[in-house]
Amino acid sequence: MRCLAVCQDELVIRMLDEILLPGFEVEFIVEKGPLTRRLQEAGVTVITGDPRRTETWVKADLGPSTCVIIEDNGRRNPKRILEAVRDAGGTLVYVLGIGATSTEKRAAEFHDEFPDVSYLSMAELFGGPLLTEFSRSLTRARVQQYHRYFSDAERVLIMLHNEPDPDAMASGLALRNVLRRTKATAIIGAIQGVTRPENVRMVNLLDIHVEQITPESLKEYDRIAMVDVQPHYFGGLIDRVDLVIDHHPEQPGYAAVFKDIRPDYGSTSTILTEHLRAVDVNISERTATAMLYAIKSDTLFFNRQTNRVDLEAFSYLYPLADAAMIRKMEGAEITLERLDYVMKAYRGGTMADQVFCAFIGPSPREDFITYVADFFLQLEDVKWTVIAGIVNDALVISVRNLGYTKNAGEFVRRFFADIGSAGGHRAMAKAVVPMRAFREKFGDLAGEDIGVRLQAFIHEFLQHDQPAPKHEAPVLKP
Ligand SMILES: [Mn+2]
Repeated sequence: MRCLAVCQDELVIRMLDEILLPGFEVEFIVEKGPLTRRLQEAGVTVITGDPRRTETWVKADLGPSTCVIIEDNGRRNPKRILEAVRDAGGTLVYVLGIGATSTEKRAAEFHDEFPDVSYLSMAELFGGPLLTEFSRSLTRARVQQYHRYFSDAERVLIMLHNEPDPDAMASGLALRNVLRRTKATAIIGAIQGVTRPENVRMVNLLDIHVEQITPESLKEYDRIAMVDVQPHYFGGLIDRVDLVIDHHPEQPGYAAVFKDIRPDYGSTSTILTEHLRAVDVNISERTATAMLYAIKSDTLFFNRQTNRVDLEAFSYLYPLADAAMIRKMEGAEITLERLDYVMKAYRGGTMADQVFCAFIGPSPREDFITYVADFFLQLEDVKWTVIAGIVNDALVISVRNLGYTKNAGEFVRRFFADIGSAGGHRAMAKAVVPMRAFREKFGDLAGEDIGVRLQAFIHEFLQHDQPAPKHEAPVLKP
């Protein structure tokens, strides 16, 4: 493709020449002068002439498929050049904004007068890669620091939360990789191991060993790291921790030598992908498969809280992973047992204003409740799900939404933090309330009434303190 460019700055000319040359035939229209000679000596193809005159463009053989680039540095108005290009029949025209003037305003100005012209800002074009590169060096420095701190330890424990999920296990494998350790020198452990079907299948297919940890066995390790969880989770059991890497909101009240907590990330594996890339460690197919599966499952395949970085990590890991293996692991999510609870919720649940609520009764494991909450979120027209069930005499309430509405974590905290534990993200949250405390606060409700009550709570929450309509004065709520 042929490209004609008009620039005033030598630096911009040389840069464009370097960027475009392999794929494009680039020529610069320059007025006669010392710059012409310098560029010619440097091997840049130059056409001399006044770019504000139509005949210059005609002589340069401008056609409808020639790409035209015009620099706008705010000093010289390029409008006359644009008119000349238009008169000569140019249609593929780009204005390249360089300089501190507001590019958005400038782009709008050009668009009004020359609707076919695309305005590109130099800062936007180069900003992305530059920022990525700089934040990578920040991450690199951080990783090198903790790596050094861990280097003289004989045995490292990488601690996961109870019932480790794909993100926890994948992050464990990834951190072991970052630390350049083996399964003998970096042990992945949890106090309560894996029982849910999809997690068991992952453990078997990827041959992951999660060591059973007891309060006594903690002493056997020289360093302790935590991934996908923070020390407060263990209720005072682990007070000394060397490294925390997590994407859950940061919790107060613990000390860690190093931490990397990014609550806006969709998974801990996304953070660890960045750590691995920053220090340029080889990622094995097994680890890449685990991490890719983790990102998919923690973001519900990008259906909830997802960030540009999650997509980036996903596309980086994709070619390194075994896609067939991931399909096998995903198949394990649907079991007859779980469908049983989906049916219970279907029969007993209520749907109102795009919110699905249900009480599914006693449940042998917590994951039946979260599975049902995730399942109904896939339904057309459902934006929120609130599912409750009883596990070991506690009411477990699982809340999901599509991520762009009000905060699910705030909902559970507002209604249940005073009588149990409650917390979570914008898009997913959980509350665990002892049945006795629930009855004391809300009365002795029959099963179906619990679902109805939850539906009322969530409506109160969603209706309440909505931003006031613009044309009315804000109403103060008691
Ligand atoms: Mn996670």
